[in-house]
Amino acid sequence: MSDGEKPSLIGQIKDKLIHSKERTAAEGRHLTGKADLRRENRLPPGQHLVEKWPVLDLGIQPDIPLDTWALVIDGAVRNPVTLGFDEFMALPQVHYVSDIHCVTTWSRYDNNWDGVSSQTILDLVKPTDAARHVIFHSHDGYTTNIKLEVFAEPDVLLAHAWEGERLTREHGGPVRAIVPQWYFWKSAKWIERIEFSPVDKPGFWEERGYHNEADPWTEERYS
Ligand SMILES: Nc1nc2c(c(=O)[nH]1)N[C@H]1C(S)=C(S)[C@@H](COP(=O)(O)O)O[C@H]1N2
Ligand SMILES: [Mo]
Repeated sequence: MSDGEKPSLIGQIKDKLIHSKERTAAEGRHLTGKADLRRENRLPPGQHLVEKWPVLDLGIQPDIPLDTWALVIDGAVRNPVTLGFDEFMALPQVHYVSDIHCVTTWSRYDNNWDGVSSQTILDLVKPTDAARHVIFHSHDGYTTNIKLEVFAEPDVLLAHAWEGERLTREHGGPVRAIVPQWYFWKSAKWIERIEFSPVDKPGFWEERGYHNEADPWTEERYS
């Protein structure tokens, strides 16, 4: 391979991290086999509680200035939109509190989010009858997929603030998705496009050994 094809340092770190997480999935680590079907415990099986909020990404933390930030919402919708940050902030705002469950086994309770609810987005773009899936596309090249009915859950939002402060760059600011009922890899950071689709499109981790759904209560960790 020529010098020009050598992965950059970030690329190497990124590849190491991706390979280690792929190995985790292939070996089925962290599975307890103790599904909590009735959600009797607040902490899902195989999880432990943390106080500080860890940062997980692919080694790239895109820096998106607010004046150039835009969110495209398109695909199987009657009213595709491109929102600037001011337009996004002018939409009805919600305050939700939810727990985070990361597939790497940490959970964090009572996170305070501010942003725009998925319901407001649905009312705005009006998915067609053909729409079945929602695909998040992010500025770092990351993608992740959820079913339309999961997106429509009343606790899902596009968040721009955590604990009353602007969402930091490392945690996916200016705007990230929050899908509290699934493992946290479904909560895309640095979103740039929300695609409504008739067909499913497994995302970055879904194509690398992670489950297509991601229910922490039944330990849908790996595919
Ligand atoms: N764009 C993007 N979103 C992403 C990721 C990523 O690498 N890129 N990682 C996912 C994973 S695996 C997790 S656990 C959470 C981590 O979010 P945090 O860094 O705010 O804790 O973001 C999810 N969303
Ligand atoms: Mo994760």
